[in-house]
Amino acid sequence: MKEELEKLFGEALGNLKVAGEESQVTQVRTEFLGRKGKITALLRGLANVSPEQRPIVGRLANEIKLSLEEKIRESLASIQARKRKERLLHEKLDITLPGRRVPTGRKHPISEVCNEVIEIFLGLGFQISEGPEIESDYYNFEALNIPKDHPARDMHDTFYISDEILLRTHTSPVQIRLMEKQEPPIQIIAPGKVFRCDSDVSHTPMFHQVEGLMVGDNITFGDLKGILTIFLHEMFGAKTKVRFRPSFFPFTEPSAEVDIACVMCQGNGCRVCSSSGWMEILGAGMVDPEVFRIVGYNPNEVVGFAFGLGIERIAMLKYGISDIRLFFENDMRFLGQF
Ligand code: 2U9
Repeated sequence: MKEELEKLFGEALGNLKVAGEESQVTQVRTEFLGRKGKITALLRGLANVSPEQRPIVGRLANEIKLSLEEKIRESLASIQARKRKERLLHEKLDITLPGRRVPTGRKHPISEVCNEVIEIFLGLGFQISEGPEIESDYYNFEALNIPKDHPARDMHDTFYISDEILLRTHTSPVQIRLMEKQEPPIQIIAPGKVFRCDSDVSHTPMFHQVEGLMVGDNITFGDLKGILTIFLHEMFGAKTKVRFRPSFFPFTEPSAEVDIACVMCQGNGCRVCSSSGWMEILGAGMVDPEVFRIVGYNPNEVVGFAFGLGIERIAMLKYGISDIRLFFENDMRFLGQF
């Protein structure tokens, strides 16, 4: 049996020597040391060896098994080392290649401009107030002194959900709701989405507004002019010319429209400002006493101003964009420019 063991050991070492692949090495392990392996099978006959010889043969068998196992491990390690060396020789890394650009997200230009407007008013002491985008006819129109026959109330201008429920056409209901539950002084802005049944190069069915409201006991049109002039100077530059024109809104009296000198031609007249040299940028006025009466304030004791601006319009003027719909087509070639 001793000779047979040594013969098998020699045979296994011979096989290992010619094994060039890991699979061939593990094949040697299975063939000689596995459950059905040649050495394992031979050792099953150990019971038939004479009692004197049995410990000697047993020790030899153990030494052979351990030694073969060791040789197998060495063989596997040397094959793996050789393969790694070969791979590294072929695997050339060109460190001069430019890196691959990882596309990163960024804020939508409308969000950027909206945040810019909000930051300026926060700096002037205004707080942010919000409200629902689905409103009642009462908060959107009635409480704002907008009469029943006003064109804004028509189905062609407003999205109705039912006779009484609609998508807000301005953020003014936010101010009505606030005044109903809070006494003056009030100094807030109401940013958010608004909806109008309209679509062309300068109108989309959804757009963003920031409205402002300041109510107290001695607030004047002069305060309104001061606040809006500071805002426009911060937004478009300190040298920007600002003018106030008389206008009309059902919820303010007196009312004004505010223009800035055209940012494209600096007031000389061009296509963007229709040769006028001015661009209309926002609307404003002193809150109509009727609105104060409706929310339960005493119109003889309380005064205040309000203003409203469209974020898309400001963004279009700021960046010289002529079609508002570009903001909502989500074309990365357009959005990536801001
Ligand atoms: C209350 C009272 C008065 C908000 C105002 C305007 C003038 C205005 C337009 C700007 C461009 C709407 O987005 S736009 O089309 N807004 O001209 N908004 S005064 O007046 C209010 C608001 C709330 C309680």
